[in-house]
Amino acid sequence: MSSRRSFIKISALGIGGIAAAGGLSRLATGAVSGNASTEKIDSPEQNLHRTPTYCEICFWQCAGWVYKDESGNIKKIVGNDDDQHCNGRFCPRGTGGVGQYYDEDRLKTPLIRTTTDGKETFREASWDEALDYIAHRMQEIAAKHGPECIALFTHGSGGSHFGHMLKAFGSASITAPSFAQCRGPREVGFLTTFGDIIYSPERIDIRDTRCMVLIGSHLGENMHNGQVQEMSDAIDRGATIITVDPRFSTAASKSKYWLPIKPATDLALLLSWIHVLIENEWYDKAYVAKNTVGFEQLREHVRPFTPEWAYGITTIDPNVIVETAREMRNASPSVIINPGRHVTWYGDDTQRMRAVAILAALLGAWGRRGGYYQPEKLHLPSYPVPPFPVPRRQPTEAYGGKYPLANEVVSNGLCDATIPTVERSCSYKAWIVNGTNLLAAIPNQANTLKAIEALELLVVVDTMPVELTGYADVVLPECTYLERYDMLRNSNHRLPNLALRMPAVQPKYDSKPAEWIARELAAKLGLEAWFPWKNIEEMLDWQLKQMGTSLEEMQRLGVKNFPRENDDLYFNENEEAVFNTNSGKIELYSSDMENEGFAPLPVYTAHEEPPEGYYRLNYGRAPMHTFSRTANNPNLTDLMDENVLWVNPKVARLWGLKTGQMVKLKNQDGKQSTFAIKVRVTERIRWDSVYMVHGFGHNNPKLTRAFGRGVNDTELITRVHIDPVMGGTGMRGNFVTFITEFEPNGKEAEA
Ligand SMILES: Nc1nc2c(c(=O)[nH]1)N[C@H]1C(S)=C(S)[C@@H](COP(=O)(O)OP(=O)(O)OC[C@H]3O[C@@H](n4cnc5c(=O)[nH]c(N)nc54)[C@H](O)[C@@H]3O)O[C@H]1N2
Ligand SMILES: Nc1nc2c(c(=O)[nH]1)N[C@H]1C(S)=C(S)[C@@H](COP(=O)(O)OP(=O)(O)OC[C@H]3O[C@@H](n4cnc5c(=O)[nH]c(N)nc54)[C@H](O)[C@@H]3O)O[C@H]1N2
Ligand code: SF4
Ligand SMILES: [Mo]
Repeated sequence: MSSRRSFIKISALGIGGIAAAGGLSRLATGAVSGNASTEKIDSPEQNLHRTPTYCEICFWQCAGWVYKDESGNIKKIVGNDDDQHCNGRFCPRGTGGVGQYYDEDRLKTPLIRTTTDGKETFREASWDEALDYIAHRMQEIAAKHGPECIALFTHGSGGSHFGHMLKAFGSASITAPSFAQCRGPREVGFLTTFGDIIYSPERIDIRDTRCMVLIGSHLGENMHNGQVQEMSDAIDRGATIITVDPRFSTAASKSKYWLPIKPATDLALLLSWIHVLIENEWYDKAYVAKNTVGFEQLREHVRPFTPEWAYGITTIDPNVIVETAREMRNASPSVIINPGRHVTWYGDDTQRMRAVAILAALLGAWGRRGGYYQPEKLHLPSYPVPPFPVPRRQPTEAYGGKYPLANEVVSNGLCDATIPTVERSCSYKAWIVNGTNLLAAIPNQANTLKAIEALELLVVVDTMPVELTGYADVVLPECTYLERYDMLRNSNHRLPNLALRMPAVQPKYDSKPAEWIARELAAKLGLEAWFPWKNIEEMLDWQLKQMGTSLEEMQRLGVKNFPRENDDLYFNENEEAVFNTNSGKIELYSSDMENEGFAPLPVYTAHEEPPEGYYRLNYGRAPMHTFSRTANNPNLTDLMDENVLWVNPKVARLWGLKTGQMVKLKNQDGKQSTFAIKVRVTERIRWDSVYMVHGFGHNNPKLTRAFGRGVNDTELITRVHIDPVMGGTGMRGNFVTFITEFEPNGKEAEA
């Protein structure tokens, strides 16, 4: 990009070096104040000490123990036996998490964008200088446009610290890609039906289920740790797994039924299942009569959606549709229609998730053992601070009138509202981005770059030099989760629980914990009143004492489970259940949807098909990587160091493609992949699609292991189908074709 904010490779450091004062002395007195409570463990191998943490390699946040030897080298990380998220076992990524700490490509010091000899570059700066610079720019922007013109994009633990700082500054514009690029449609689909969301970890009772339906939810590759364990036990106990996936996923290989559905047609299958349950009177009549509204309208609505109708759309045999519906009914109410997690697919995703919720309701599974349990979490008081100033503008005003049922802030909505238009009086002027590589997370990169181009200030807090850091005005190196405290993990689960993360080791280089960064920046902004604690230990200890425990106890235990306040893991059959919907009942017919002008009962709409010679771009997870964040991790690149392109043999024959051959890809809008990808010819993908794991194809050369390895799916997702209900970015309506002849950095010849 040739613009003011051109991409800077972090290797290209200018002169300048570390400005002496402040930074280094602060390092010595930073937030990490010793490991006094480190426990010494008798170990057959050597004298190891352990400290508690919860994992940051993915949002599942498993609690575990970090073991170090006497010289302070981290030897291993293992799960905490008392933790409900992991039951004492980490997944391969969590085990390899220590690679993030040892990665020599890490960001090492704050960086400030500067121009030297007419060229943009970064110069190293002290923390004091970098935070002064940010505070000064924030104050300038606030004076000119108001503090609400500053937004925070965040994913992961640091969000609460920076969010706290930004709220104190006067902005409520805080957003994460885990809503509008991920689970948003599911939360809204369930909220409008049951009056409650699914939460994370998901409230699904796999432990006791008799039947689980996975709709494009590839557990096993998608490593929802505790769930993968429960699913494996459920299979051993004879539970039926039904997997609906155009790809023969790992979960499909463990399933009694694999339904290789034509992509983008799931809503037709769901409506047909609903039809079969109702027409055959296979639904839970007592439960439906007692708990739901809108059954008669639903019955009328689904009458035409026969299995034969669905067959024509989905390619799934009508007998299989009936048979799988019977399996669900036989298991009812101990049946789970897995709501999935990354569900922003085709733009009608809330409608699809409503159909999932309706199916669960008809089977009487909500609030029942083996279905969906009622999670509980602690009411953990926050350390007392003054009330936050009331922002003059709410983030929802940024996308005024759009996405009325979004129950969280829509990241792409804030991104769009950063691009100036004549209608909007004030666009966002500054972004603080923490722990999210927006150029990999939000589709339509050109749009994101346009927004970035319009910013007066972009601050990026990360551990690694990624795509986004290259566009920053200031880069702040956070230390890894192994080197810091964070807020307590307080999760919704079968038992309320708390988990502690504390530093196992001192931060490497000149990196700092998010809490320290946010507090120091707040001090420079005159917001000390909102950070009254001496250090984070004091704040955590105060919170823990309110719960009858203490920092000292949690340093020994790592995790503490508490008794439930209410004995209501499942519904009490003798009591009336009250739902937090407009009617107080489960709304098969949704009044919220109707009130906002959306179809109150899910409607199937056909989606665009790939043009001739193009294939639908499908993507997903690999068990040993998380998004783009682990692609350079030395332990995990040992296991998998690039993504490959799954191609059906029929397509391979047509194009003369062989396993191992390198191809580049071009999408329907002419967007070409930066790098090439290795073909893998396999029957496990349908002929109308190709598949790759998300998170590869990094273009920042500073990532020495990840640079140029594989293809970045995000750069090929230029067409986005926005869900009008909640703003989710449907990403699976993109089509690619192969470029078989190309020069590594030259002009391509098309096949
Ligand atoms: N094309 C495509 N887009 C997707 C998806 C997809 O499958 N395909 N998946 C979507 C989904 S489900 C989600 S949830 C989002 C995920 O979106 P993100 O969470 O943004 O995913 P990552 O690409 O891993 O970016 C994480 C960034 O955080 C940094 N990081 C890691 N640990 C730390 C830390 O401790 N502190 C700080 N400050 N930074 C850290 C990493 O270096 C990396 O730059 O992406 C969504 N976007
Ligand atoms: N190892 C690992 N685990 C992770 C993550 C990670 O990065 N790595 N990320 C975590 C996060 S934040 C999330 S949101 C989850 C995401 O995990 P999931 O919720 O499971 O979501 P996806 O990644 O979208 O699932 C991809 C699957 O959907 C299938 N699919 C594609 N199109 C269709 C379709 O039209 N219909 C149907 N029925 N199926 C389709 C694909 O073939 C593939 O098997 O994973 C979580 N777990
Ligand atoms: S599932 Fe794996 S990567 Fe995610 S938090 Fe747990 S151990 Fe870490
Ligand atoms: Mo996600």
